[in-house]
Amino acid sequence: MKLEKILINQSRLVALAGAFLAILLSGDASAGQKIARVWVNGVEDGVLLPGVPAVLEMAFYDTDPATGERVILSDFIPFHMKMMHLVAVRSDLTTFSHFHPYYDGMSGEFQIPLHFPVRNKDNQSAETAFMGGGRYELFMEVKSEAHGMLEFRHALEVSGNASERKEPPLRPDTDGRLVQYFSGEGEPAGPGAPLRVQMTTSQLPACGGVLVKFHFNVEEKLDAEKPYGSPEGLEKWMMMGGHSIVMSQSGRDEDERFFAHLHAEFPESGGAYELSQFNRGAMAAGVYKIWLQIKKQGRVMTFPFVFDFAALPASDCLEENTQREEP
Ligand SMILES: [Cu+2]
Repeated sequence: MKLEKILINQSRLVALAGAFLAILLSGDASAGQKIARVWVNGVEDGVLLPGVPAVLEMAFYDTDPATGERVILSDFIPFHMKMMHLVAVRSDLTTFSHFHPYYDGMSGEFQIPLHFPVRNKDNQSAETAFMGGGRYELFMEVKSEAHGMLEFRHALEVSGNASERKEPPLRPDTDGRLVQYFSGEGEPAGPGAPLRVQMTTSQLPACGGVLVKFHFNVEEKLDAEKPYGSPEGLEKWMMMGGHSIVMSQSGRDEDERFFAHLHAEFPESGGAYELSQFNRGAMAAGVYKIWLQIKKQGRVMTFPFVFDFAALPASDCLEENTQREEP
């Protein structure tokens, strides 16, 4: 009995320490002596001009613990069909782009042309990634053979006046759903538009954290007379049914911001997507923005939602659960 109690306390301590670490690190791999360097037209941390064609280059470095020397990481392998997944937002979260820089395995460097027309639909958002002035945050996800998944964050300046505005959270309807409308091309639109997207969140408290789920339902109205129903022509995008990025509105810079890249299975029927995140404390109460990305009839569509998140506390750990590994 005594031993069990000690085990319980230990597991609580581990859970608490884990939550604390999660808050401190927010999953940021750059805290482990690994850094990102970013060049704009060959100039390190150069300033981009809004909408003007440019080349963005990136490389990632580890520090040799013995010599303190910087060593370029060049053992990257693909994940979700790409060598890098790059998400760029303006710091007020009013812009969003998700594209995939090309990897030169010989040098270990990544490169992507910006604001150039491209045929590759997976990089269509690089055409319009930085159209206005301001401070942008880059979230770069790569997979190293030696280090596993790595996430690097870096700021990028775009010249020009930035009129930053914080978008207010959407108001839920009487059933607690957030509802937004989009055109057939996936552009924001008003009620009655061809696409209706509903979102709800749910939370399941567990030992050591809370399982947060984001539920989306994409519906389509094929003509004005018809009611909303199953959407036509849904496709997988990069092996998954749906991709989504969640970020906190709070945070003074990219390092303080909550960031998560989640995936949904392809809907078995209709347009229902579910994404989940195990919240060990990193996702505190506050305002968040989520972008659901799906592919429909050959086009990648992005559905953004700003929402209020009331984080639930984790539940008490039951004795019989204490020796089980956390999910
Ligand atoms: Cu991606």
